[in-house]
Amino acid sequence: MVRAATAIALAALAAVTLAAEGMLPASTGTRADIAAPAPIAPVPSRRQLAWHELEFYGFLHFGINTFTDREWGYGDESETLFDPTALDARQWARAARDAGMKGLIITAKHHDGFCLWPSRYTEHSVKRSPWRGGRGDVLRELADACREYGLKMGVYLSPWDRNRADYGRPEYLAAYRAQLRELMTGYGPLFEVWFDGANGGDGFYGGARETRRIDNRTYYDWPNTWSIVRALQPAAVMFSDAGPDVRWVGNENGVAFDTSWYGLDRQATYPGDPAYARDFASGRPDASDWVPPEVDVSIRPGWFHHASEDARVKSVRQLLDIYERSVGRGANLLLNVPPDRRGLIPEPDVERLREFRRALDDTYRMDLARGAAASATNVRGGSPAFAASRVNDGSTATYWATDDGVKMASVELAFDAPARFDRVVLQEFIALGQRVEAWTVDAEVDGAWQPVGAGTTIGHKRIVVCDPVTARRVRVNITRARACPTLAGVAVYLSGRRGGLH
Ligand code: FUL
Repeated sequence: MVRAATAIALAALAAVTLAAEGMLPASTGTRADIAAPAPIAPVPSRRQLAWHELEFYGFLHFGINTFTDREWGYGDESETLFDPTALDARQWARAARDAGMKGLIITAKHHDGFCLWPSRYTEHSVKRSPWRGGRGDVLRELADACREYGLKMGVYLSPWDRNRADYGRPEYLAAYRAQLRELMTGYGPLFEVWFDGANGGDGFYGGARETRRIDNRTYYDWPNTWSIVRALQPAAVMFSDAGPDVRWVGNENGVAFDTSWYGLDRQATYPGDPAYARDFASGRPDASDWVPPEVDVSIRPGWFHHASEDARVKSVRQLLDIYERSVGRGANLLLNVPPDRRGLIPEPDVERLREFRRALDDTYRMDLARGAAASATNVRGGSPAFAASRVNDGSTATYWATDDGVKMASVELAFDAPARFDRVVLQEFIALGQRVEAWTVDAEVDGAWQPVGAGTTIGHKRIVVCDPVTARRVRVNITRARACPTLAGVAVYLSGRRGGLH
């Protein structure tokens, strides 16, 4: 029964995705009699839906800066400086997998222009370094390690290149695109391509040692640069501070906006737009494009490894806060863990990642709402396909939905025995668009309902952190929505079940 319903819901998911892509009429439903809610624009693409599911993955800042103790290399560094003594991409992948990360994104080239793979389009790369006798390829080793450990791989390719003499001229763009093609074709499937917005300024530039300004709006001819990725890696999302698929959250502190809409008017902004963080980063409900936020933050103060920061690895408490303010606000979390001069992620960072995973599992492994008796003030067409029980059936491919026009509704879960919890996790069925504008959560304690949380957007995931309560029932009230709401998940948890947090 559940399996059949899941199959129906998956068919509906495929249908709305196709509808979103303009391939089917938008009203295609789960059953002949009761149609699924019509999607409300903007809606995610298939690749974006897959990306939302990843939630948490890692960033590897590694390169010349690792050996010069800097954050931004000038571009004049000798290739011979790059000489990791014990580089082991499998160690990176193991640490990432053990932390629960779903993938790793590496700085294939940072602003200094040094390439971690033997690009045919520059001499400023690993091929001139002593590492592996000049025959090494960090990207190749990472791709192999990711495959072995079941991780996805992504690449960061800095548009700004402080090494090249032709930076700022059209010739550089051709070389940049050629490098992009090498990365898109050389290392198997990629899940994300990261385009940095930090651009132009002073640099080596082949010995000119000057300041070069470019026009962010026109120089990279982004539509045609992005089309290379689309053609060669159609499943990959592209990140920049203004999309096209994933946007920057507007800060590097590990925190998403409390009200976080996935909508962005892509035409109104551009990568490197100085107004972006202020005017666009929080998103808008009715904007033209689905461009969800990604939270990039480092486990240390810097992006690259500095021995002086070895004692400044973020605490488990800090990492949990970051998780709950990023993933818990509907964004994805990109956590940077920089390898050191050995080419290894330092032990304190690996250990911290392990503790972080343990703490996450202590809280989020056991959903106390699974199987609780569910009811709702309204069920779409009275249909079992959209019943209240879809919120706690263990599948986010099924969802509770209300009738068209019913924008305020509650869903309630009654536990067999009173449950103690301090986290409530809500999830919308985002394939149909981001619909909920406001919600409250109540718990029934000793026969009386009391509020435990209230907020605005939900999206892929909202983690409600509350004081611990012991309740017989929990109720989620949708108090405002752009269209009849959907909820794919309502779960409750008690943090630190093994005694870690309280
Ligand atoms: C920024 C860069 O300038 C930093 O060095 C770092 O790579 C960060 C993730 O993005 O824009």
